[in-house]
Amino acid sequence: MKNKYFSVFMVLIVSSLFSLSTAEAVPVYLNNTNMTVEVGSGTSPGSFNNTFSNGNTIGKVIDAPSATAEEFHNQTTHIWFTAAQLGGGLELKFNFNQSYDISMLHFWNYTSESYDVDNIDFTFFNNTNTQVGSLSISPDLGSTPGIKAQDILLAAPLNVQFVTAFLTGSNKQVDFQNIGFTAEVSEVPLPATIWFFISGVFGLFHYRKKLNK
Ligand SMILES: [Ca+2]
Ligand SMILES: [Ca+2]
Repeated sequence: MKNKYFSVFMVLIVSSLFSLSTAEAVPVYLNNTNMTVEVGSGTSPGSFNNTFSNGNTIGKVIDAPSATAEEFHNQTTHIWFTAAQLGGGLELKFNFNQSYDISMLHFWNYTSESYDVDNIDFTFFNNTNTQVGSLSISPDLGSTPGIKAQDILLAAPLNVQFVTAFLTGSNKQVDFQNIGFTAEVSEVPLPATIWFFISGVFGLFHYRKKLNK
């Protein structure tokens, strides 16, 4: 009887450890609740126009509550940067606070060609700030009158914690509402100590079985 309980106990421990290592990752929307953003030092000379009027901060670029949220264009919701020179743009730096596998970009662009964002260069970094990839996308015009996100498949590398985005307009104008990402928490390999413990538990289990023969 005692041995029966011991076996059940061991099976429970091993299966819970195993489920730790194989937990199904769930896609999450990354916004101001689970990532941070700042204006990067790579931002070109230019003007932020009315972007920071009335105490507004760059936080309004990641404040969409969901990937399907609708936003209306006004000074409390949009970001508007004008580069001094052609090719100049706005650099944003995102920190996810842990490693994610990004699958989708959500981008709320301005609604007319005269101000919208025409190109975004992304650079991806892992948790040690080592560059692991880069790619460029050309977003569509935003929807009107309510601006909804364009969902863009992002073939980003796995295990990304930091992202740099460089946004430009073909006419120096960079106006948009939000950036967000859909991503899954990267799978963390089990530390060697846990594998050592698992194999120890198996060893003990077999040893008990042998004794009981
Ligand atoms: Ca916004
Ligand atoms: Ca444009």
